[in-house]
Amino acid sequence: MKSLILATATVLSLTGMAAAADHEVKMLNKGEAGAMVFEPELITIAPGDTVTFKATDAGHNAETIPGMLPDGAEPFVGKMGKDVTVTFTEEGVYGIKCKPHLGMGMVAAVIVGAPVNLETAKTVKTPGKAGKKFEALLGGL
Ligand SMILES: [Cu+2]
Repeated sequence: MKSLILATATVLSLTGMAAAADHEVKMLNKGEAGAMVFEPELITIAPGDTVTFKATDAGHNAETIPGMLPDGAEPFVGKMGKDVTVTFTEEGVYGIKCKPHLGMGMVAAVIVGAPVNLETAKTVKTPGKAGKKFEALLGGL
């Protein structure tokens, strides 16, 4: 019996090493960074991890920004006012926006592993406060 428990524990710890983590990003009317924000706005995860964009407040969504994701990555569009869980498999920088509040700077950056497409992502133009926010978020990488 003891050897079975040990064997099971070994298998669990081996699979545990590869287990993907789940992360949460809230969509808020008011957060620490101001009005209409993702929180956190910058998140670094490992390939294969998931992020749930939580519809903590109504009237927001989360979707990828064209050109601001690595080659081969699947774009996604979350429904308005609904949680959306995304598995990020391709390494790189992903720019995320809330469609109605893009101009108000409601954007986030998800960094999966190494930011391999950082320079390309920085060239993508976004309107209003979003551009300034991405400069701040991506400038420090
Ligand atoms: Cu929003």
